[in-house]
Amino acid sequence: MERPETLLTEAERLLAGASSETDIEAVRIRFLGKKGELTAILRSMGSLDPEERKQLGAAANSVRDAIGALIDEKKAALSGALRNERFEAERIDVTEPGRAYRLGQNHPITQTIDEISEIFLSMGYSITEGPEVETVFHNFDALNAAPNHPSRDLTDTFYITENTLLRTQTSPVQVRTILSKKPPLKVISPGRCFRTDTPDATHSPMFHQVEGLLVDEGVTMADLKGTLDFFAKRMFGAEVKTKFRPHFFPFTEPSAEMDMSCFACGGTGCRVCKGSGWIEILGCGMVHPNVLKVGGIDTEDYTGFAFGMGVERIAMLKHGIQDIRLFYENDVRFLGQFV
Ligand code: 2NM
Repeated sequence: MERPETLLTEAERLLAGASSETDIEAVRIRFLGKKGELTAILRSMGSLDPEERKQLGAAANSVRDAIGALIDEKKAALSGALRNERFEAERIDVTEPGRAYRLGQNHPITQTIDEISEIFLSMGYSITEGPEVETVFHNFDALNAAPNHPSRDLTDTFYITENTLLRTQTSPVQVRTILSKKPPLKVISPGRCFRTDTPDATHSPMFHQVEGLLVDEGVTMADLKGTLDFFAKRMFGAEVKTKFRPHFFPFTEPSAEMDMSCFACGGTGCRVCKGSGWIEILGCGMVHPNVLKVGGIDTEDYTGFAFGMGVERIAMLKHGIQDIRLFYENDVRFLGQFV
């Protein structure tokens, strides 16, 4: 039988080479386990005489304690080493600058709607919204569109049924306002509109409008002109001038188109204004009494003005964009430029 001291030397040697918890456990089982070598020595002592038993017992016990201590020591050293190895592998440089990531932004059409809206909000208007699928009544009849008006044509408008369609302007929202609220009214209605246009650089079957409506006692064409001139100056620069040209809309009388002096050349003529010095930016007029009557408004006491503008057109002017289709292609190289 091995002497206990020999077992200690052997355990020391094995522990020195151990590199994992499993290696250490194998050493413990081999020497200190129930069927271990040291346990075997202690078990066999019954056959010895008392003096020998005493000596061997003391030696075996001290070797058992020594191996136990060596195992604990090795375990502690190993877990420290493993932890250091992990610290080393996962070391982070807390002084490294953060990595910037690109924030998204609103679509240029949304930005333009917000900019237009902000100007009218500052004048006390409220924002109203309505359905994109409308009735023929709200989109045409209530707006004084004659039964034979060309925009009613099946080839100009996306009809869903005989009586429902995709709205061709956002004016049905104003009709809903007239029907549900009493004057004074002061609203704008930004939103999506649909016409059967074939796409080209300036046309899209889906586009956006901001329309506005003001109804109160004693409202005149002067209020309309002052309001829209203020809008043009806020939107394009304090130096722009406006002029109003007679036009026709079924829902307003009189009706006009507003031009502004070219913000790019100051009115001398350039590529932006196609040499004329003027740029058309919106349609407007005094609300036709037939439209006010739809909401039961007394047209003796109340008058109003309304206007409508194409958001894409305004955005294209502001940013020098040559093709409306760029707005809908979702190319981030285009969209990312409008921060
Ligand atoms: C335009 C031009 C002129 C307009 C009229 C109305 C309503 F509902 F009050 F009659 N809303 N919007 C209007 C007037 C729209 O767009 C070019």
